[in-house]
Amino acid sequence: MKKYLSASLMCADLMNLRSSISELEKAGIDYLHLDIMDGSFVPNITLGFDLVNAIKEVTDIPLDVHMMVNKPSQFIDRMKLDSNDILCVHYESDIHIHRTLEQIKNKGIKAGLALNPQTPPESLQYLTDYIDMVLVMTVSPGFAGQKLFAAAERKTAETRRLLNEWGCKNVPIEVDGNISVENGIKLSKSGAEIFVLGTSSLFLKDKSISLAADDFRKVVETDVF
Ligand code: S6P
Ligand code: MG
Repeated sequence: MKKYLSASLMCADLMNLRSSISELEKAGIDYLHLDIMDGSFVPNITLGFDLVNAIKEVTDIPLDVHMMVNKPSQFIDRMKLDSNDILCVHYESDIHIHRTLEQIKNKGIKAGLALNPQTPPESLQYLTDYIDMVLVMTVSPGFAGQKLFAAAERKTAETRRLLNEWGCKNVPIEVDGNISVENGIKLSKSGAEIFVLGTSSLFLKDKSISLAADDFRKVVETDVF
């Protein structure tokens, strides 16, 4: 099964973002993952809407925007995204998250719904008509460099099982947080298809982006080990 790599730009060399994006293009990365935080939904602030729009102008790699903000509906129009891009919001971030998902889909953008470690996959059940991707957070959102939460593998498998049961075989699961090669293999076997790569596997001191991407792809696609 094809697996997709999404590069977490908050972990890239921010002083040389343009050249990092060129490297990611050469490495055949499938998505650019952009973490938007508001200091309220999560205790951190990272990338913003102007940067999302600026990046959209300079690359053909589809964007995978991960909004960790309260009431994301108020910000959706700030980004110039299209049907190749994914805009992902958190289940808890809006009381009427169904309306927010509809708002994203009405703009022709792919809608993702993110589940925090403690959010049960059953939360998705009545929303499947409005979801193009499920993001299973494998750490609590907010920071790079954290450790995979204990039930990540079990939860990914359970989410896959439920999605299949609900007739959503084609809705991919993305995993985000501490996606090392080892964790990638486990989560791939559990049914994840899109892998957010940050400090655990792509942006490394001793390896180029291309080499790191190849190494990850090789083992996760073929389930070696
Ligand atoms: C964190 C954010 C993530 C991180 C990514 C970092 O809340 O949503 O996308 O950027 O998890 O990867 P790593 O390998 O440092 O955990
Ligand atoms: Mg993220």
